[in-house]
Amino acid sequence: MSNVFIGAKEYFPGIGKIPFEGRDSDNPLAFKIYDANKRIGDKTMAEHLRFAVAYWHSFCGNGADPFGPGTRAYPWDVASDPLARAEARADAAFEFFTKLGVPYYCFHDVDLAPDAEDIGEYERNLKHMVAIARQRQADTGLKLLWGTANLFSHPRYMNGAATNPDFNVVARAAVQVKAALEATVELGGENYVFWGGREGYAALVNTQMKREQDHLARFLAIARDYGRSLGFSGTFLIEPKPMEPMKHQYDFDSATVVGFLRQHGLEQDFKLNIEANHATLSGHSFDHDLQVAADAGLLGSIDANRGNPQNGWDTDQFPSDLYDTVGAMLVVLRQGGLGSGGLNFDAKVRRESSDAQDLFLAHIGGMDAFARGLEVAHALIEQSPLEQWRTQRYASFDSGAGAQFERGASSLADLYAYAAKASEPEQRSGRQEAYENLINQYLLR
Ligand code: XUL
Ligand code: CO
Repeated sequence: MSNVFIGAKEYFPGIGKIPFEGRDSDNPLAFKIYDANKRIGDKTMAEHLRFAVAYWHSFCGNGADPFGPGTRAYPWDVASDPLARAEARADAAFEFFTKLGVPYYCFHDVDLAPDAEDIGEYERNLKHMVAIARQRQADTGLKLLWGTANLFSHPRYMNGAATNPDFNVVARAAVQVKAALEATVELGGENYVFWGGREGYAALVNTQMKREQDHLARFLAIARDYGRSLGFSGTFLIEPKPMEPMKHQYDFDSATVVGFLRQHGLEQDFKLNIEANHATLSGHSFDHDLQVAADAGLLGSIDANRGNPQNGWDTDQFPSDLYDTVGAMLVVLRQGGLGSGGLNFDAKVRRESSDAQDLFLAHIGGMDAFARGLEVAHALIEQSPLEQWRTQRYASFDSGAGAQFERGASSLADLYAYAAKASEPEQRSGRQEAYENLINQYLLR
């Protein structure tokens, strides 16, 4: 077992670099499917999947819920000085990333560094931790998939950040976005995320919705301009979510955000970061929201997790459902990959999962689930009749009057004349069952 740790102390003793052992392995601490260097088509698994670990769930969240305190006592969370705790947390995080073998991580400003109401102190804390993270990245080869600012936890944001009815709060939010953009640029982050945590309303009765949404667009535009002025050439990402914490959130789902970006002329710089459990909260499936974003040319990145079919809230479980991962990877492969985006495990181990090892098991499972999704989606596209069946379903638009209609060269009267000459359309089965059987057949291969 190789001894990989970063700081003075090893936080996950007894666990070495997670190996790939293949499907027949019974070793829980080994990959069964994810083989970073295995080629799938023209890229390796690592290049396709671009996995990232989320700092907040994995190194800050301890399992606390509204009914009780955390169940995990973290050995990096013991020092009395908040900066010393943040430094220890960074050591633990980089040890974990390295042992797991992921290329990327993601953070909020206040995951990485202690928050402070005094602006100078907040900025000093973040700069201090960015310098450490920069060194750790150089030591380990880890990269930053995206940074973001937490504009939803501090009580000042209870009525929203960029959409707050009080300009003083909007301006205070800019302090964090400015600092988080600077941190992201300093660390070579490939994207910058805006999840509109409390950008929405609790009650329409006290809300001027249009005004708030216009403020959001203006805020995003000036944040974009500041990021570009720093030399940030990556993608800005909006992460849709319909509710929780607010009753209604403005970035409701993919379709809403695509419309919002286009309405405000932001679609050149911003794309979408789609989270599985957010899509299901909005009443869609994960692959539906991915497809809507991809069809708009705006699918930028993915927060990989899943909800619970019985619960109507954001359970943020690790992805394990192979149907979900196949569906997601079909969308990703058809759009030619994730570009500068990745698969970020915005997921938390269950409150009942209280061993240090559980964090490894959760990520190993999620990575294997997406690796299998990638293999199956690739085989479905390249080897199975799936794409041919779908194309065939629309064959009547490939030539003649159908093609003329698709080109925009037919009037309603043209369609009338065509229908009047033809007989009653032949019934054509959608064959949903055949498609579903095909997916199962390839999943079992
Ligand atoms: C919350 C959520 C956030 C964003 C980043 O539901 O998904 O963690 O991903 O702010
Ligand atoms: Co998320």
